[in-house]
Amino acid sequence: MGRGFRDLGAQLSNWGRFGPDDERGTLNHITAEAIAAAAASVRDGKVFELAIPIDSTTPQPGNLRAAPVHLMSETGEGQDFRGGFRYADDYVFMALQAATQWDALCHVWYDERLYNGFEAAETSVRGARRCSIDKLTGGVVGRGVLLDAPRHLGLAWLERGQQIGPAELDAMVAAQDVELVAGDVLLLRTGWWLRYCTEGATKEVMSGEPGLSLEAATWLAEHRIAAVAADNYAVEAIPPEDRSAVLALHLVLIRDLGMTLGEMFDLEELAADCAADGRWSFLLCAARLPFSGAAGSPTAPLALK
Ligand code: UVW
Repeated sequence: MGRGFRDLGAQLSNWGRFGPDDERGTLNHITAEAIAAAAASVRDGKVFELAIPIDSTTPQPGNLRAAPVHLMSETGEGQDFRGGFRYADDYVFMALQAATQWDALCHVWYDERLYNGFEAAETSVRGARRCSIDKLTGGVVGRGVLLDAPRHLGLAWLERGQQIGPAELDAMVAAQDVELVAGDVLLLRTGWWLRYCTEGATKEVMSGEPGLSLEAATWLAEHRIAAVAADNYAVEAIPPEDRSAVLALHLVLIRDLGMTLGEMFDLEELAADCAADGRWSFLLCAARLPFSGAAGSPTAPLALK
């Protein structure tokens, strides 16, 4: 096992790098030029939706959160409007982390400090004053690069707890013939969403997942990756190698690097298309909903090729 998460976090820290008041973290790696260049990768007019369905069956790992509740408040029944006009309206009650989502930079922390040294005590039941999801202005828009771990290994999916570290990431980059540039958004396919869709909410699927290792943080920092999203619940491998903290990679990426994490992305169709045409990069538009003071937001990401 490598270094502890505190040492790694201190070594990779981006605190102060983008200014003392910065609350966007590594999204600052995405320049206007990078977005314009990413737009040039849209050649075929293909659009891939990367959000999973939001309903009462949306899986919640470890029963941390309730599944979304959707209620129709108006169904046309009992309405009496001029000209026969009818309408339907509805409400959703859901954890902002309960489906395809971005984590705000106030989502996790340790030692009472958030990203860039802001005090965790500034978060209250009224919301987070610092590093909330509305502070990720511009959302996540840039060049997306998909790395497909199970396809690379000739598997349907990786195993629960299987770690993807720098060596595995480098091997996929080489095999897929991808050239990474600063500001890229990494989409990592582990096959876990496919496994959930294939086998359902078994104990095996719901209690762990394959994903990034703690040491992958170094690789993400070195490549100046702007954000990372995966087709699992937490981006990182569970159970992890380093058991000294819960979700140690979350702590280093979100709190020390200032990197938002995207979770529960459906990468199946996009991955199949990338494998077919050999083009693993695309324009990614994955806005967050600007909930004031929130610790995360659902997103309906689009990949355009
Ligand atoms: C937690 O479970 C705390 O985080 P996430 O939803 O980002 O995996």
